[in-house]
Amino acid sequence: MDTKPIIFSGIQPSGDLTLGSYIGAIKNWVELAEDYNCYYCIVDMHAITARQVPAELRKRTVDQLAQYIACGLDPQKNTIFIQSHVPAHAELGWILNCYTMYGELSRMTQFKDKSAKNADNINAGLFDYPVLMAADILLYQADLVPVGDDQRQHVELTRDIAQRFNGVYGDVFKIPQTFNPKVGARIMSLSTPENKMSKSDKDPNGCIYIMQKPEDIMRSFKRAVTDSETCVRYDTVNKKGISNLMQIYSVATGKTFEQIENEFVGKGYGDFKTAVGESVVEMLRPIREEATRLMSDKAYLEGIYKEGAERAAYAANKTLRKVQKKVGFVPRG
Ligand code: AQP
Repeated sequence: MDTKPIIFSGIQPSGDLTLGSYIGAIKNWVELAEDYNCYYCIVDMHAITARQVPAELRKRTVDQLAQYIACGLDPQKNTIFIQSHVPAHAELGWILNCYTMYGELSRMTQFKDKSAKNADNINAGLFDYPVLMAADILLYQADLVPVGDDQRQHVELTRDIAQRFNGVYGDVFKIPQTFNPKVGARIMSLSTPENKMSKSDKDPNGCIYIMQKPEDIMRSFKRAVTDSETCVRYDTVNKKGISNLMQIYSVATGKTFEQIENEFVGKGYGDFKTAVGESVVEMLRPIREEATRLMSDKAYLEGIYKEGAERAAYAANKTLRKVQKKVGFVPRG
């Protein structure tokens, strides 16, 4: 029996994977993978809370699987699967709806942000998103949820829902912890460093995608917004753009902020932005090359997501059956 603690995390295939989701989530998944029993999901059911083009969603979902593997997630050691292939997510999601308060969901900042961005499609799924996310996590009895800063509030709500349910029925769910990286928990847009880097960003220079060509990455970094000083110094209040670039450079090179400040004493922002761009190009190059190779091997990817769904469903159904029994549903026999 595998006695390692459990990780669950996922990313929506709502756009191409960004440098933000790589640094805030996937890179940490890879670093934690050895010490945990990991479930890494492609959350397509979450993605449809915003309108998607069906053929593009299908393609991005499978491409994202290739990209997870190319980032270093070994599909033999980790359970990698597509959310909609495991019906227990929707089933537990419904039950947990009945243990989640309207007021709690109304306070979620992501709901407020996303409904402001999509005023013509504020659907019930967008409102209910955190409950489905709670089901994702609790089904696997996860100990740890490695996510970026923006998802911290949703994991807190997951803990509240689990504690409420356990308070009524006994110890059904493990109470999960959030894992946020020390550097890079919130990578900001290169063009508007007040905003988070997001896949749905409309500005092509604000966001770096992990599959982007080196020349496009370099162009975006060279245009990155900085400030009117000429000093590379970490100050997230007055120097948001430079501090964001320092975080990215620190993750890509392993250098501390102090080492970075010393490296660029007396040099201009142009040199700094070029160095950051080049470090990101080199960090992403092997990922892009391996993902491109894997994306053309549809049969291999199909094998991985089918096996992943079987393994995930086995674990998820154990929790779901227990929950159904607790709330009073008649067993199927
Ligand atoms: N800019 C970021 N900095 C650090 N971490 C980030 N993450 C996303 N953007 C950043 C983390 O990566 C995972 C992605 O999760 P998701 O795609 O399911 O959700 P999201 O946070 O809504 O991502 P986006 O890019 O902002 O998508 P859209 O534009 O579709 O809404 C999560 O762990 C997240 O914290």
